[in-house]
Order: sequence, then structure tokens, then C-alpha cells
Amino acid sequence: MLTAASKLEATTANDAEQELTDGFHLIIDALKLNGLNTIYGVPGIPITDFGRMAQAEGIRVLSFRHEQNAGYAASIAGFLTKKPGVCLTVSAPGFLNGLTALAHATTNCFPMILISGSSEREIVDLQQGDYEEMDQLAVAKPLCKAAFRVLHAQDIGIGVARAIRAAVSGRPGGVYLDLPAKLFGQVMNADAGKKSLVKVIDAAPAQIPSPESVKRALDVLKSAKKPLIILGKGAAYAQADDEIRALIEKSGVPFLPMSMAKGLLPDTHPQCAGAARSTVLKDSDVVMLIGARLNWLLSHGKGKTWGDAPKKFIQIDIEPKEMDSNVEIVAPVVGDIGSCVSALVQGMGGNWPAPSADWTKTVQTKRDDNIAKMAPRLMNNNSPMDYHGALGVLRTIIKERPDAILVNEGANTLDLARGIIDMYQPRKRIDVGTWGIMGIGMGYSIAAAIETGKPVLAVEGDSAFGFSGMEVETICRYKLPVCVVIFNNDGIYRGTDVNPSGGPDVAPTVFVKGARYDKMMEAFGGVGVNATTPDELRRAVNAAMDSGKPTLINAVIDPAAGSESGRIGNLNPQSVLKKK
Ligand code: ADP
Ligand code: TPW
Ligand code: MG
Repeated sequence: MLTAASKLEATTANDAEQELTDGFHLIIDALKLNGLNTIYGVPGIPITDFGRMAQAEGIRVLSFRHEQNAGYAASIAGFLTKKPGVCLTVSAPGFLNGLTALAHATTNCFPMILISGSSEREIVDLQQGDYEEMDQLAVAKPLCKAAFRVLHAQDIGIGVARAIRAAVSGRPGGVYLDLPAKLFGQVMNADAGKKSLVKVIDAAPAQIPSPESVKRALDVLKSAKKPLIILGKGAAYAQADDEIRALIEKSGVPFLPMSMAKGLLPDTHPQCAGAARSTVLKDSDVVMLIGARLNWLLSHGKGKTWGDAPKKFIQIDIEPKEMDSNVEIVAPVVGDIGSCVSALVQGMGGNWPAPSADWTKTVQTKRDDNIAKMAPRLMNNNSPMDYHGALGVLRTIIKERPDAILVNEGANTLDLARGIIDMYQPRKRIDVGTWGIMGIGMGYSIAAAIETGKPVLAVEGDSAFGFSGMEVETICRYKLPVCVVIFNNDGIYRGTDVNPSGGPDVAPTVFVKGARYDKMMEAFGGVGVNATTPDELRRAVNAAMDSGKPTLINAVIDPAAGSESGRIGNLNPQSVLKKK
């Protein structure tokens, strides 16, 4: 097959016999050679023609309305596929818009490459005021895992290869690739160009744990009276689903999934302790972390959440520096999760002792009690809806459609949906992640639909949705099977706050009352529905999931139903002058 490069004919007399290629085509060929066939971005100088040529060469080029959303799309494509998601932006402002997503990818350990056009080095370095001038490489460096610039066409192959390796090997993360405008037009001999490309072999090599570390971990686990396994999104990313299930079931240990690890084993699995979270964190004596960090989301492994009883931590992670980051890890197992978990399962042998029935029974009872307590609230038919009534409906829909992807952001909308909606399959729940970031909604939805071909249900707070809302046009343009449900409670956390000064402005957390977000989807040819009862919501979501048509449902939620900051109000600093 002819490559893009070989199609470019020589034009000058001297080169009459020689086929030429250029920077544009070398970048395209380098991406394709490495199986990177989708680009999320926003066009403009100097990458407009690059996007056109990439599309002509069979790369899927998805054009967004804002780079941050394209970047979030690329980041979650990385999580879902284990290949770096590619985001393409113009220089300075476009680059900066994409940079938030690159930093987010790095923080969340998702492989992503941000490719940005940039201004001429000579002008930037002398600060002579080029079009969209910025020293982008320097700006990107502290916010990503690695940053590279390519100045010569013959180095494109190496530049792309380095970016791929840096993104996916070890702890995955975001990589910045700086491509100055001049590079795209640089010409070289097509044969030499082809030879300069690199197909990356074994981009994320297995990292085998040492046998001593595996034995140590098993010894600690065996000594436990009240063991617990915590699964994090690293475990979901690793795609070692069978090994993880084998470890959990062979050990008989209760497991707690972090938000994006839900569904690795079904939330309805008899060993799942999701609905007994406080109990297992407080009362366990040995905790095995698999692809989960002891950061704020786990209260740093200490304090009230973890109770007074002494705890021993076993941690499985590919990043050795993660060990002892917050508390002592008595059994670090450094390696990739697939290799580590297989080694553990093998080391357990044929007759591993089950944990004490006392412990597993306590956990199960607590879990069943909590689920039973919640059940009637999920069946309420109130109008306006409260969170539980609306989420009860969505919970059933995901149960009936377990292969749909659930995107989730907001405060109450996030925390309550996480607790209420059970997940049944791995990598089906994607959300705000390590930073608790608002704005991932539509970018994640678009990438999830593109990368998996499955229907997407996005459950969005009205504030959260606003950060990426313009991308409903993108969803309509590409006719994606995305159903967005907006939990519209007229504001951030609640829609009931009043301006304490009595002045004309509404309170900072309050939006326009009775807003009709459904009209936004209609504006671009999608389906809009205003749902005021759980029954209406159920009908509308089912119709959307059956038809696959872009749909936005404005779910009217009681503005008084939510609480400040959802479940993390305790993180708000308090003023001594606040309550006089
Ligand atoms: P969560 O937020 O779900 O608790 P984190 O993002 O805090 O999860 O943790 C994910 C961890 O998984 C990171 O420390 C990362 O280094 C690790 N990780 C990611 N991929 C792998 C892998 N393939 N093998 C081992 N560890 C991994
Ligand atoms: C990039 C701060 C956390 S949650 C939230 C904001 C603005 C919105 C909550 O309101 P929403 O949900 O979505 O309507 P609900 O159901 O409680 O009413 N900017 C960024 N990230 C974060 N996290 C914030 C601001 C925040
Ligand atoms: Mg809200």
C-alpha cells in the first residue's frame, strides 16, 4: 500500500526522480504506524491542513468546540484503551486550553499525548511577539510526565515514539509534543522519511514483581483477621479483570471498589463491601490496595475514617515512589497489576484459608442493612424529583443495560449516583477522578461513544454540565449515542441560597430558575425532553438508549434537595466570623 509520503510527487527539476515527503505526512504516518487512529482537537493555524490531511489518510479527526473538552476526551480514550489518547491544538491559547486536560491525565495516570502547533523558535526565544507566541514546552513541562519538541522532519519518528513510550510505560500519564509550524512543511526524501519512522515495540513492558515481595504480601494477608481489598482505577486501567476476580474469589476477602473501579467485579457480588464502606475502612486490620492511592479520596490512610485499630497496608502499584506516600506500607508489591495479581494468585496455592466468618458476616450484614434502608427512598415518585427518586430510575436502567457507559459529574449528583447506581462490568463508570474536576462530562461522553461503540448515559449536575455544554453540538454533529441527564436543581449544590446582603444579584451558587437545558440539544437537531417525574425520566432515558439518538433530558430536581459540596462538605474551610 502507498503511504501518504510516497504519494507526494517531486516538483523541482533536480528532484524529478525522487519522491518526497514532508512533516505533515511523516507525523500522520508515525501515528498510524503506531495504531493511533483517532485525534481529538480544535483546528486553526498551524494545524488546520494537518487535520485535513490526517482525515484524508483515514485517521478519525474529531473536531470539538473547546480544546479542554477535546483534551478530556483524549485522556479518557487513554484510560479506556491503554493506548495514548491524542489531542491536537493550535498554539498559545489553544495549547493552554488543552493543558488542563493534560495535567488532569497526568494526575489520574491516564496515557495521553497533547500535540500542539507552536510559533517559530527564533522569534519565541527572542520574545519578538510572534502570532500566538508562547514558550509552550517550558509551560507544559511541570504539568506532564514528559515533554518533547521536534525541530527536524527526520526526527518525527523518534519524537512520536518517545511520546508514546513515555505516556504508557510505568505509571501512565500525559505527554506534551511540541511541533513548531515550520516543521510541518519541511521536506525530505520519502524513502529516508519512511525509514525514520519507529514502530514502538512493547510500549508498556510487563513489570514483574519480585518473588520476595509477593511472598511478603501473602504472609501479611494470611495473618489478617479482618482483611480488605481496595480496587482503584489503576486496577480498572490494567485490564487484568480475570486475574483480579480470581484473587478476590480465591481469597474470599471483602473488596471495596473506588469510583472508577466499580464494576470490575459487579457491585452486587457477595464480597462487595461498597455499601459498608465506613465499616470496612474502620474495622479492617489488613488492607491490600490494588491500583489505588492513599490520597484524599481515602483520607490519606489515617484519621477518623480508618478507626483506632492498627492497620497493615499491602500495596500493589507500578510506581515504586507511591509506597509510603502517606502511611507505612508493610508489603509493597511493585509491578504491573496483571503480573502482580497473577503471582499472588499462584502463590496462594490450592487451599488458601477463608477469612473468619465473623468478619465476612459482619460486613455482609452491614451492607445488606444499608441497602435495605436505602431501597424505599429509591422508589419514591416525588415531583419535583429528589436525587433518590431520579437515581432509583437510572439505577434500574443501568442494571438492564450493563454494557452502557456511565459518565458522572457534579457534587450531589456525583456522590449520590456513585453510591446508588450499581455497575456490573469493568470500565463502565467514568467520572471526575482524582481532582474532582467539573467539565469532563461531554468530552468523556464523546470519547466513550467513539472508543467503545456503546451507548453512553451522562448523569450531570446542572453546574457540572455547564463546563462542557457546548459540546452537545459535537454530539449531534457526529450523531453519537449519548443520553445526557441533567439534574437541574437551579444551581451548585442547591438552588435555594439567597444573597445575604439583600442586593440585586442572586447568590453565587444559584442559576436561572426553571432553565430548560433540553432546548440546547434541540437547537442542534437532537432530542430534548423535560422530565418532572421519575416515570417521565424512565421513559425518556429508555427511548434515548433504544434509539441511540443524541438526547438531553432536563430532570427537574427539588432545589432544596442537595447538601453543601455533596459528601465532601467537611473539606470546606470555616471562617471564625461566619456564624455570628
Ligand atoms: P483511585 O482514584 O481509583 O483510588 P488512583 O488514581 O489513586 O486510583 O490510583 C491509581 C494507581 O494505579 C496509581 O498509583 C498508578 O500508578 C497505578 N497504576 C496504573 N496502571 C497500573 C498498572 N498497569 N499496574 C500497576 N499499577 C498501575
Ligand atoms: C473545574 C468546584 C465542585 S462541584 C461543583 C463545582 C462548581 C458543581 C456542583 O453543582 P452541580 O451538582 O454540578 O449542579 P449538584 O447536584 O450538587 O447541584 N471548577 C472545577 N472543578 C470543580 N470541582 C469546581 C469548580 C465544584
Ligand atoms: Mg446543581
